[in-house]
Amino acid sequence: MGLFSAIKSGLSKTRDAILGELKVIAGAGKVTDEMLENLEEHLIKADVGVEAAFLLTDALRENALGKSLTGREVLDIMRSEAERLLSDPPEFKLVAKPHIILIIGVNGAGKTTTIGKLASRFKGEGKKVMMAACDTFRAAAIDQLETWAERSGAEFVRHQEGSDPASVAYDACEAAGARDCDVVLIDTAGRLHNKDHLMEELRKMVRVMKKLDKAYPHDIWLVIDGNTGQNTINQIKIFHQSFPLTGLVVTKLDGTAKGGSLLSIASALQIPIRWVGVGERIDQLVPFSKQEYIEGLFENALESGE
Ligand SMILES: Nc1nc2c(ncn2[C@@H]2O[C@H](COP(=O)(O)OP(=O)(O)OP(=O)(O)O)[C@@H](O)[C@H]2O)c(=O)[nH]1
Ligand SMILES: [Mg+2]
Repeated sequence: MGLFSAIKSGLSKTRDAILGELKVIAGAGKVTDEMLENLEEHLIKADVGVEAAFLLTDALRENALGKSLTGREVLDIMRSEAERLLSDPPEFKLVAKPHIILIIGVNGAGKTTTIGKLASRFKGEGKKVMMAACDTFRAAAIDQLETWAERSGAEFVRHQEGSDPASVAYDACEAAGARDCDVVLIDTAGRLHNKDHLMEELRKMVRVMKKLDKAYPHDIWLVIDGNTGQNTINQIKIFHQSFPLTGLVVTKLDGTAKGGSLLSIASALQIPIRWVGVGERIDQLVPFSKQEYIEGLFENALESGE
């Protein structure tokens, strides 16, 4: 299942907002300021986000205002603006052996599940994977990750509940070298970006890993819940101030009406959206594709908006 089909329903609210206004615009003699303001309002309500909604309608203000255009022409202007806002992530490559990926995010965002899915993908590419159970707050969290390790055939390093996550990370990175692993996926406890001591705990993990190799971790990916919509931007910014994020994973796009928020995330931040979670199953993580996303956003509108 591709990104397009999986998030089609998630984008329906956004698509409907576009479609409704498009019909008005196409049926009228020419595009007026009032129409564009209505469209803007609908886009914001559909959680495209204020910023992206402004950019989309600004493009229309520049290129469509006062003109008599078909729905398709109006849509094409929006579509090319959306294409300008989004970009495909740079190709992901393992740059070292082992390549260390630290997975962080707020509680319940989908970190542990994403690690299971990633492990399965890497395994499918013939890579040997190690998982590090650095969410040591709860024994259940360690067990949950271990289940994913078994399912995906990954190596696994755990300490006792309550132990120092930094030392688990250190041990896992060291063991990965000894066991000839290609990639290490480090699970962490969920934390709010405004909890200083929890952010400090993450900083300590990074510091300790760097004692093994200054390049560790090679990647820090922030997992965000697609249901959070545009409110997530502030969260991402604060995490990014503390850690140089190299990628975003947006989960739960299968069940949200807020899929349009990816436009705002992409336009507000320079961090690539790498992966998208589209279900709970191990195979339901897909690489983010700008083209498929745009299809999901505009396809039906194109068909009926002419
Ligand atoms: N529908 C759907 N559910 C998901 C997706 N990713 C994760 N989930 C579900 O979200 C819930 C939380 O996932 P976890 O992976 O435990 O989240 P976490 O970030 O590790 O949570 P904490 O460790 O408690 O902070 C679980 O019920 C997952 O099955 C997704 O892409 N789609
Ligand atoms: Mg977890």
